Amino acid sequence: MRVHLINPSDNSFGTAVITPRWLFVLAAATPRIAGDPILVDESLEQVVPESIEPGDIVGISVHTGNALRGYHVGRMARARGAWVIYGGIHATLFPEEAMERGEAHAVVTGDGDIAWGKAVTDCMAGKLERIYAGGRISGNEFLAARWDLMDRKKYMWASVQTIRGCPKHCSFCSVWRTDGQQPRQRMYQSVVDEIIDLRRIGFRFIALADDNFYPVSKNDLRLAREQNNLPKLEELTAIRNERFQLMAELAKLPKDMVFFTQITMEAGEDGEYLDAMRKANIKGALVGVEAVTPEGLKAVFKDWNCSGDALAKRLQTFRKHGVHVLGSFIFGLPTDKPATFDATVAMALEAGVTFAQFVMMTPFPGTVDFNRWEKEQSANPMYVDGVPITRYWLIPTEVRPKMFTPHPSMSSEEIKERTQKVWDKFYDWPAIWQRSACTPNLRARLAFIFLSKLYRQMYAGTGISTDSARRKKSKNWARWTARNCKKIFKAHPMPELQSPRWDLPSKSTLKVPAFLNMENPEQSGPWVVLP
Ligand code: B12
Ligand code: SF4
Repeated sequence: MRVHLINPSDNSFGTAVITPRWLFVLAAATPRIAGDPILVDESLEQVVPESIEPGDIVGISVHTGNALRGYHVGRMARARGAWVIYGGIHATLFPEEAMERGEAHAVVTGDGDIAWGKAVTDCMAGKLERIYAGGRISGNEFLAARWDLMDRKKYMWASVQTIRGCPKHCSFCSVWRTDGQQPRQRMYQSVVDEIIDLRRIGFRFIALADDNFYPVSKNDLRLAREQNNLPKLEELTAIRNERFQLMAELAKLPKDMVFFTQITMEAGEDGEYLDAMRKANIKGALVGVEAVTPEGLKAVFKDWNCSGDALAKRLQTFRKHGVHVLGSFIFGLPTDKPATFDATVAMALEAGVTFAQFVMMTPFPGTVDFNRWEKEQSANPMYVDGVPITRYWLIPTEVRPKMFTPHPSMSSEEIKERTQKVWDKFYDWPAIWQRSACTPNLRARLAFIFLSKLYRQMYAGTGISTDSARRKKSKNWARWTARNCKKIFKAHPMPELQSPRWDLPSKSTLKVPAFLNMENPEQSGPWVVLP
């Protein structure tokens, strides 16, 4: 019996930009008694069906975008006699769908760090249950990933999570619903140890795979203080202090390290925080700008974001403090007009964001937008290829529409075309050349240009164009660029790098499920405490 963990993808590039963290965390969560799992990342290469044998256990992760492929892989594995278990955000939201479409024997909902081990041990004991509710575990229960099982040469960036959950409630985002609004912060010592492991094996570019790296804003602190809510103030201050502790430790790591994260725009008012980020080598962050007008921001429940001149200033503050911004904008909001596209690209250029992405409004399950749309559709449901449009991820990709929610004044084609033009304008040669002036030397400048083109090609080309010939060309181009970009991200391994000796207070000592260390999981309590 072997355990397989499969990250499904329709497109295999041979090279991937960022490691799919779940794969290596679930590898760490696999009970030792089951042996090392076989990891397959289909964004590198497709699973080989013959590698799966009767009695094997196959864990498959699905988010909405790869659910269809994931179900295909699951059916294949089940037909070969394996036990099929799904997890990930989409399976969490639609466990029954994974059973019906993906022929799951079981589904793990929520966090898999603990629940996966339980599912595997139960399966080995012949008593697999249908649903394992992983829930939301606390920060000091998050497992460090098994990077020793990764093919280091295949990835440009590694990913390490420092916090889960987000206190905001944007209408297009499911994070606050699935991961919760209470930030769950991982112990900074454990984060730093994992990063040191990665630097040892030659990774210096690391994506901090967090929902929101700035979980406590100055405004949150001010409100708690004004309300004289002392317990809240204490809690928020502790979270904030721990962020600073983490950044202080990151600052001590080798100077060639580069971190990238996701953060709310509010951090732009917190110079102290941005300075700590710069010192910690957090060189850039994805900032959800979403819309440039107050109406647009209101439509997505994000009216705490700035608009107009204040927006440009806020984003420029990041740059002034040495943190580059990847601005993320959404098109297709009901408030968008033809003029919004030009205004958005003008703003992105004026605000001096280093990179930008312009995504089409997509109703992801679990969001306020999705629920509203599903309700609207229930009266007169629309079908494509026999599938209700509100289950668009089940529509074969060749016939799947690119936009699902109708816009009050523009057609999907018009929105797509205008969005494409915005990408073209932001990433045209003169604009990239001008932005590349932020780099210290010619080599870095060329690397920047290369990366800008790669980014544009990988993220704008996929899905937006309907011309399959052009898509194919763009895929080949992206493959070529990705291969060459790998050289930029290469670093010398530093096997000699030592972890600091942590003085861990007993109440926050690292806990790991006992079955991970024990030959026989039944013989001990549920937890062991690591010294
Ligand atoms: C970091 C991140 C990114 C990064 C890096 C992605 C990467 N390659 O790692 C970047 C910025 C590139 C990114 C991009 C996008 N992302 Co993103 N991203 C995230 C984020 C914040 C963290 C993912 C992560 O690594 N978590 C750490 C791992 C350990 O956690 P996990 O994946 O949840 O896995 C745990 C459990 O789910 C479970 N589990 C997972 N798989 C399995 C499998 C089995 C068998 C079992 C038992 C358990 C299990 O156990 C794990 C450990 O507890 C998530 C939000 C979130 N909190 O998940 C969004 C999220 C995954 N992203 C999302 C989206 C929409 C996108 C974009 C499409 C956004 C956009 N419109 O451009 C793009 C996609 C780009 C692309 N072409 O693929 C959505 C997906 C929604 C959905 N329903 O599918 C999420 C959930 C955020 C959201 N709600 O909006 N993303
Ligand atoms: S979009 Fe960002 S700020 Fe809004 S709820 Fe999601 S993670 Fe939080």
